[in-house]
Amino acid sequence: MLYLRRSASGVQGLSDVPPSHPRYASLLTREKVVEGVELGITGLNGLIAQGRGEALDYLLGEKTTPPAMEAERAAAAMLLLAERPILSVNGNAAALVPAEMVALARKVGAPLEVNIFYRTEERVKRIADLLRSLGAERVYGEEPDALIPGLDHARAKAARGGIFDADVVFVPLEDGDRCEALVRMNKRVITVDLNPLSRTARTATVTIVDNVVRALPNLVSLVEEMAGQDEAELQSILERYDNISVLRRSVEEMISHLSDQFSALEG
Ligand code: PTJ
Repeated sequence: MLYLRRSASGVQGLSDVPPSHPRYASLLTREKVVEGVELGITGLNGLIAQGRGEALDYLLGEKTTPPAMEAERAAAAMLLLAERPILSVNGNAAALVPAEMVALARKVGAPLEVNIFYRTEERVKRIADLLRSLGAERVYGEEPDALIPGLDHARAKAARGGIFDADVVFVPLEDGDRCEALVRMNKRVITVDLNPLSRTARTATVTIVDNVVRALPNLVSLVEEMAGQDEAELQSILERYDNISVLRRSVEEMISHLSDQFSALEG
């Protein structure tokens, strides 16, 4: 109870947790999502998604694993090679990594598009305003003028010049239906999803099984580091990349982390 505070809306959060607290990073992440809800950026369902993510991250050992790093490297190569890349931002990404999304967009020359599952125009505008306040130059999503085929009307909304026309879509924490629909449009889809068995994870071209709060800073560093590599080198990273193997090894990472924890208990 030592660190609990009550925010303006009455939601309890943790504001003064010392960095030495063993669950500091996880608690801070949770608080950012709660703040996102309070600010009208994140939907209430975002809290449930975050809880699911926390549980899976716990199984993973709350670290970027070697298969996640391999996927991050492939994602960086794919973004650098893309002709019309786009970064899709939902309510959870906006709460957790808004500045990193803007930085990544700038480094790969991509616009951002606010594309949310539980769509309200007010939340779209709040997210777009947040991204612009952090320096985003091109933000789509407030005036969608196209529909992604195969989805119901609200979820299908997209922008020409943005997601609708992109060749590579970076879409963290995506819903399985939309991921499938984007792949059906022959787009290459990069996702970040802590569930290696979700439909999104299995459908995307590159699935990063990592927490978005670790994946985004990693991606920003990787695109910086790899921007000087020639096209052939970047292509060869993509040719060697095998998403199913990455998913399998991510599951194995979870199993071996749990087994190590148990061995430590048994002494
Ligand atoms: O802002 P909106 O309306 O677009 O809604 C966003 C959410 C995330 C609520 C919506 O897309 C949704 O309901 O997503 P799902 O179907 O719950 O899927 C979210 C996936 O992301 C799940 O597999 C979670 O395990 C995973 N996830 C949750 N938090 C994180 C995460 N993956 C990476 N990093 C996280 N912090």
